[in-house]
Amino acid sequence: MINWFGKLTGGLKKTSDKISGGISDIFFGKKIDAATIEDLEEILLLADMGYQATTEIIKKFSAQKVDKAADISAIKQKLADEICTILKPCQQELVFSNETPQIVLLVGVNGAGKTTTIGKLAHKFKGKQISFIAGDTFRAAAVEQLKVWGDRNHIKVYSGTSGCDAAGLCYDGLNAAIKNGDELVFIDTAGRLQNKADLAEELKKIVRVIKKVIPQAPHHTLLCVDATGGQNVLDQVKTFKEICGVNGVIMNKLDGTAKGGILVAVAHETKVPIYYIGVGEGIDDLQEFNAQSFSRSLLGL
Ligand SMILES: Nc1nc2c(ncn2[C@@H]2O[C@H](COP(=O)(O)OP(=O)(O)O)[C@@H](O)[C@H]2O)c(=O)[nH]1
Ligand SMILES: [Mg+2]
Repeated sequence: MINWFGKLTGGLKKTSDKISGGISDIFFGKKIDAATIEDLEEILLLADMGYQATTEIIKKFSAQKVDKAADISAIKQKLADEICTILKPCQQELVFSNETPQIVLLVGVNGAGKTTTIGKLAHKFKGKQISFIAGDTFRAAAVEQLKVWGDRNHIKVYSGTSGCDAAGLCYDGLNAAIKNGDELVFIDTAGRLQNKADLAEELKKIVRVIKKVIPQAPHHTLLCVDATGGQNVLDQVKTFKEICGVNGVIMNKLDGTAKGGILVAVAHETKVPIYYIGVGEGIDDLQEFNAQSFSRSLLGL
């Protein structure tokens, strides 16, 4: 537990240094007044919380009867509570039914961490009979990368030749997985094709083919996003939801940014479940998203 919390606070350090450190600077020896509130607003915006979430947090914070000369930790506590209220609806557990195989489709732009997340998730769910389908047939390196994660976890990887039809590979891979009695199948996909329309077409085709094999699948379509992408991340959530009915988000690379507030913006704007957060490149660097721990860590509490 200590290790888990340590990883979370470590992973969010860049963002929390900015937010928590900034708040300490603003309120040190000062009262809560219009000027300090304005500075506070700027800090939240700079952390990429977005205009709407920031406005809501500030409004609620200002409306509370906070002692004008409240100590800094009381201020941080109140802000953490407001942020937690926004995040809470997005805290959901990724669950699988007993019906097998359960199919998880990973989507997202290039570099968002899809392949890495598959490796990390397989580790989380070890004990189940898992397989991977290397659906990013666009880049040979992507198949190799998935195989490395597969080898590490002793997991079978269904792959085709480079440049082969991804939907066709999914069809064959799923049938092989069923035959093999696999319980959990993660499907990797390409994040970049010639253009957005091509990517949308390919993903739709993959989903259609998956449904041909298993009508209820994919049981989860998870969107990986890169937290360093700023407000772009919001667009990605909306776009991929439209294309392939994303039902959950995994926000990676929170360790690499001081703008981890983007998660708050995503929660506020889209209300999409956020199943996990990525706080590093290692196999253990994927954490279940917990609204309270996350908001407390942001505030350095
Ligand atoms: N620091 C950090 N790096 C990550 C995280 N998740 C993925 N990466 C790295 O980001 C790069 C792109 O990841 P990859 O899984 O290949 O992305 P994909 O193109 O969506 O499949 C790789 O170098 C990963 O090691 C994370 O949570 N933190
Ligand atoms: Mg990849």
